[in-house]
Amino acid sequence: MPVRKNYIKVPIAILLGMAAAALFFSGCAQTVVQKNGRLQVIGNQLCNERGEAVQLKGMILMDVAWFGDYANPACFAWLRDDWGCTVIRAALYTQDSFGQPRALTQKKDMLKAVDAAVAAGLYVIIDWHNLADGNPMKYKSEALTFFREMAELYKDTPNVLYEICSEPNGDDVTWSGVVKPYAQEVITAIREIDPKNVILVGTPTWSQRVDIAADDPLSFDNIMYTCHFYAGSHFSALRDKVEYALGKDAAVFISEWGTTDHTGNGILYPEETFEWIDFMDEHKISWTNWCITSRKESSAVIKHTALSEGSWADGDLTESGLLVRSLIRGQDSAIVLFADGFETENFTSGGWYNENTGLDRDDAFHGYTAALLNPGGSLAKEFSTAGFMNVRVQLAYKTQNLAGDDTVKVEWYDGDNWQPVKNLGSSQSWTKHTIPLPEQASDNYSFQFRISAGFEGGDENAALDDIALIMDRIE
Ligand code: DCB
Repeated sequence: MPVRKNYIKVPIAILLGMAAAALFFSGCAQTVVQKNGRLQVIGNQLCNERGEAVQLKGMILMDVAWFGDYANPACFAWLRDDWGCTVIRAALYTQDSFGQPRALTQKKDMLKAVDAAVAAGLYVIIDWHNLADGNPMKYKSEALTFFREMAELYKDTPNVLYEICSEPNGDDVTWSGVVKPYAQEVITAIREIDPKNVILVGTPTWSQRVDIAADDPLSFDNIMYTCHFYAGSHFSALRDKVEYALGKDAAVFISEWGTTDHTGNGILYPEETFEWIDFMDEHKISWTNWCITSRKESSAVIKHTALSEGSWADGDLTESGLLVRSLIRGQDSAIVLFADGFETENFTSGGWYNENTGLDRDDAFHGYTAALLNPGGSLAKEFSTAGFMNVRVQLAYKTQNLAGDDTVKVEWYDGDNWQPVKNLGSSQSWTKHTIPLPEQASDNYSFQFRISAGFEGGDENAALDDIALIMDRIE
């Protein structure tokens, strides 16, 4: 029956071929740059090569010299795949703490960052990060040298955007008198070499005056003005300035924003952050968040335990890091907003209130370290759930020598009282629990949770690891 045999064989061959093709294409999925090509500005909108609107979202590397270890293709690929980043902004501080120029001596660190982003298939912003040197004219000749060289190197690389001054500031640093003339010179120098790649231009008052720039715009193509905001410092008045600029057909890139106030430190402002995120989505404004650093400040997205090659555990991310990752991902459910695997070997980096606790470096669920509850011990954590629902606490857990009715209590605080949720009994081996909390734990500014020892014996303890808070956005 040869006919019948072929009849069966052909579809199988086709199916196998299709499967092979699917594997092949998923193995080399197109990068954001391959999909969109060279960017351009049309009206007030950043667009791809075909003229379709694009909205880039990503992270800022705090300082290419100081945190240059993170500027490698594996780390950027992690930010691309796990976080969903499409752009990296690489900051090169123009002045050192002694008031001396440093950008040119640290240029090699910028090249490393740009090349790593290109290898990961991401867009990358070369950020001339002036700050303490409020007046960009101070290092204009260095900027001309630097950007001419960048333009020579990257004129044929569609990944690259140039940002010629991050945050002009100072009473005498006006748009028409200082920033615009500076921009005119630097942009002219870049355009003589690279006629096309997008150029971002800072605006006065730490890049908060896109309105003034829009009233007196630069006359080059593919230019965007930058607005920077910190959710705890800048509110609707600054959004109004952005809308004003867009209304005048000026394109705006929010090349720096933070979940904190403008110091980069202190508490987070998630609700004010969401207002900005909705605003940026509505106007398809591209953005990069401050910042990838392991410095101990609240706008930092990683802890010092985060490996320079990426592959970060949730516990390697700070609260700002977890929040921003969820925003880049566009995630609205099962969001991890707090995580601690105790790899930092302390309780302060997780912001815990702890009593009678210790660290177990011999037997962890993940990594090297777990937390220990000693008799009478407790671990408590404050975390506003405002804007979130379906709150659950996740933890890995193991006990030693717990007697009959000894227990480990999981409780939550409703603003007035501690409420019991679950008692965990003895467990000789590591077990992982996801503990859903009652509805009243949702959308609650006063929310806390606590894990405490319900045992008193001297040789009893409970090890805890990979503690996390998981919730869903309230729509
Ligand atoms: C910007 C800067 C950025 C700065 C962050 C947070 O400055 F572009 O470089 O980052 O916002 O303040 C901080 C780091 C610190 C570091 C410090 C100095 O997080 O670790 O010590 O830079 O290098 C802004 C932004 C807005 C305003 C003021 C500043 N504002 N500022 O609206 O007043 O003065 O730094």
